[in-house]
Amino acid sequence: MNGHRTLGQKIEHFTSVDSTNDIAKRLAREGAGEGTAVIADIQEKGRGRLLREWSSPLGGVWLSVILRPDTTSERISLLPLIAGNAIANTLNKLYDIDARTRWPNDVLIGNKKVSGVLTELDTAENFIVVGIGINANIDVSEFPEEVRGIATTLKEEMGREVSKEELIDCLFLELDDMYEQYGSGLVEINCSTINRRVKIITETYELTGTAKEVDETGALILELEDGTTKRIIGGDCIHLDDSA
Ligand code: BTX
Repeated sequence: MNGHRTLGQKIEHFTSVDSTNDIAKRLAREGAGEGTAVIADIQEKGRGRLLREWSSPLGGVWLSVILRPDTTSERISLLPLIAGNAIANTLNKLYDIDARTRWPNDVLIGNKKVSGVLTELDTAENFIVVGIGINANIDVSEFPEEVRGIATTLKEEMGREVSKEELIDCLFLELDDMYEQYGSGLVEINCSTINRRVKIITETYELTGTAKEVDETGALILELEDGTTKRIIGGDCIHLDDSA
């Protein structure tokens, strides 16, 4: 880390919003600069991918940051992975827990989701909004029933509440650092999906195989049972060896 910070230099804070991503997109269209961030205490309509719901009660970190990279680059799909890496680094540094990333956009503790990333791209206006949700000071019982079994929170893992200010500060530093690496073209992605047997579920197909690598565009290279490989650019991923 080099101390200077672009991302999160300007933060707009809200008590309650529908989705921080929507506000960040509006600000970006109105000309907000790279690094402008939106943080809310509660999201009424937090979103995951494919318009899934993201439960966002009081106590979590719900934030979005505007980036203005070259949005026509095929490397743009690395950004959710970069955000996931920054989140995992933050959690591991601050709390010494074994947080790890699952391709393409989750951060897990054990086999439960503590954080998710939703990136939304606008190529016409040349920006990308990176939305990050971290389940911080939340009791798992506050989640809807269908989420309780697959989610965890920092409060649950640590047995205490954490400082959201410290968490957000460290996260922006890590994001800044990773984004600088992205800009330089030399970014090292850590992804715990690699070398695991996985099931990939997309809207059109399901595949089982071994995850071999994440390529320079963020795609997952999957080795199928017959030894052939397939390049996968998006979807849900299940780690078969630990049922995560
Ligand atoms: P995803 O599509 O990978 O995951 C969504 C799924 O995760 C849901 O269908 C549900 O099963 C489960 N889920 C819902 N809420 C939670 C939760 N709090 N913790 C763990 N699992 C949950 C993941 O999409 C992307 C999430 C991004 C959230 C941020 S918050 C700030 C920004 N604003 C916004 O509306 N979304 C992003």
